[in-house]
Amino acid sequence: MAIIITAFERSPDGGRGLARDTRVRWALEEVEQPYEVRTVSLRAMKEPAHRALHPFGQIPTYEEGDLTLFETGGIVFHIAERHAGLLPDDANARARAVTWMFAALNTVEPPILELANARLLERDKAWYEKRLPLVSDRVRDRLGQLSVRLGDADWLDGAFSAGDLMMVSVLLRLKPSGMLDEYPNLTAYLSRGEARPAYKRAFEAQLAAYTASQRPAD
Ligand code: GTB
Repeated sequence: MAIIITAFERSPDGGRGLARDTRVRWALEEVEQPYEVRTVSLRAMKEPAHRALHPFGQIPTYEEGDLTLFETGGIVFHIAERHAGLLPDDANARARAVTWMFAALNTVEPPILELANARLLERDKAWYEKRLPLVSDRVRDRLGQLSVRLGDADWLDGAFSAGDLMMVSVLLRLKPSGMLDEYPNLTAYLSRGEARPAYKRAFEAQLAAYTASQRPAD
């Protein structure tokens, strides 16, 4: 059954792999499943046809036969459940890997998004300079806690899992800020994630799509 995902027609991240289709591409690459990409414009995302797939009018979505999914947590979990390579066989280890997926999305990503949104949307506010350190400190709190837990391990709980895929994906959003430099083990963790052949293929694929969208039409 062909797998079709959606991605930005013209990603605002400039091909840096920060839009959320990259984590889905990465998961599919890890489990060696071929997929197709349908690109969607910002306007089309809000139209009924796309909202039928994604109630919040966002990307990515995932279609496989008569199954349609949205939310990268749900999509990556589905991929990891259906195909070997992203979740351990041992039931307890599997539950822990899933817990790390949730931790990435529910505990680590929110302050990172808050910081990204503050930088993007609040610069012109009188209170921006006052608020920024508070928001940054909330990110640092999480990074410090994560750094302590990771210690000198390669991955969060034994072998690489969907939990690491999600955590690395979430942390990548911070890379341009330089904030991760304060946590050398997290920087090394990210580099290990980015060095995975499956991540490289996913990154190259989203970059190629971005580059193609920048070419002038014939
Ligand atoms: N919780 C959802 C999930 O995990 O699937 C969030 C999905 C989401 O935020 N999608 C974004 C979207 O569709 C694209 S990835 N936005 C359009 C809209 O809401 O109207 C978020 C994103 C966008 C841009 C950058 N960037 O430029 O660096 C990074 C991440």
